[in-house]
Order: sequence, then C-alpha cells, then structure tokens
Amino acid sequence: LNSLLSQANGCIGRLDGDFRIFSQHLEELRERLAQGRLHLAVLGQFKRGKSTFLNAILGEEVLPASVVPLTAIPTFIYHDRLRTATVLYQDNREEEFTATQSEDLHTMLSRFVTESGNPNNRLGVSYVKITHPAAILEQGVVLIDTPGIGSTFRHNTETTLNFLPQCDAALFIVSAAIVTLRWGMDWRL
Ligand SMILES: Nc1nc2c(ncn2[C@@H]2O[C@H](COP(=O)(O)OP(=O)(O)O)[C@@H](O)[C@H]2O)c(=O)[nH]1
Ligand SMILES: [Mg+2]
Repeated sequence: LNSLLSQANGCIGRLDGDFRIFSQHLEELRERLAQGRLHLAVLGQFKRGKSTFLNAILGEEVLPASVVPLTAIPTFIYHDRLRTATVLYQDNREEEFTATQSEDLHTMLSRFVTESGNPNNRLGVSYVKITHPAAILEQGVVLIDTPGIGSTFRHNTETTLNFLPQCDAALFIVSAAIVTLRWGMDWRL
C-alpha cells in the first residue's frame, strides 16, 4: 500500500494542472498508514447526539453537548495516558494544555470548539486535538467529533465538509424519530 500510494503521488506530479491538494491528501494517507492511525469521524446533522455518543464510548463527559447546536470546530481524539488538548489555529499557531481531569478537558474544549465559547470561530481555530486514555483508542483509532451539517450556522456545515478527505471511515448518527417515520411510510407503501 505504501509503495502504491507513492506511485500514485508520482503520477499526480506528472499531470498537467494544479493537483497539489490531491497530492497532499495522498501524503496524509501515507502518514496515517505509517503510524497505524484510522480516522473515524462521527457525522450527521447537528443536535443528533454525536458528541453525546462519543462521550459514552469514551466513558466520560469530555466533549461539550447541548440542546443548542454546540460543536463548531472538529475535535480529533487520540490515545495517550494523559489528557491534553492542542488548539491548532488557521494561522498555524498551536497552543497546548494539559488537563488533570476530564472536567478540565471539557472546560478547555468549551472555550474553543463551541458556538457559545467561540462564536463564528472568532478565535480562528482550525481544529483541536485532544488525548485521552480510553481503551477504545489504544489500537490507533482516532475519533473525530464534527460540527454536523444543516444548522443555522453555515460555517459549521462548511467545516464538516472541508475535512471529509481526512476521514478513513465514518459513523452516521441519525434520529430514531426519522428512522421510525421512514419505516412507517415504507410499511404503508
Ligand atoms: N432523547 C435523547 N436525547 C439525546 C440522545 N443523545 C443526545 N441527546 C441530547 O440531544 C442534544 C444534542 O446532543 P449533542 O451530543 O450535543 O448533539 P450533536 O450536535 O450531534 O453533537 C443534547 O441535549 C443531548 O443531551 C439520545 O440518545 N436520546
Ligand atoms: Mg456536537
């Protein structure tokens, strides 16, 4: 796979036109392969319970969740013994925090990834990387909490769509009410 990815990148380099973005995506894919990382994104509409679901599988209230659309910035969750948060800004600055408890991590995240803490992303955050000791992350799975699509905040939809090429797999969270409605309609048909 590694050599196939290198070959593909070589082919892209020989094409006419500007295909740098594809070359960059292939390079990122090669890096993930080398490090044994799998990016698993949780996708779906806003307020469907994506952050709540991730908290449940982490076993702690780490990610901010609320009745109002809350997640505005993607959060990448890596494995580590310590709970840390690194904020990556659009101008390439980085800011690192170390938490002692999950509540600290939650408070830190609320300041940067929520619509209330960081309205319209005025802080210019690109994404946030956190580390957590949950067993589910031990084998190299990187969980990604996304803002979701379809909220009144159009920039949240754009943020979610823009980083899709960085995902290797996705879990879609849908409302049980919608599934029931669809099944009901199919039944009548
Ligand atoms: N009834 C019900 N409410 C849920 C469930 N999961 C999440 N919620 C609530 O739905 C709201 C939105 O959840 P959140 O995780 O922030 O959604 P997100 O925008 O998709 O990340 C919060 O008030 C949660 O408490 C669920 O399985 N059942
Ligand atoms: Mg959320």
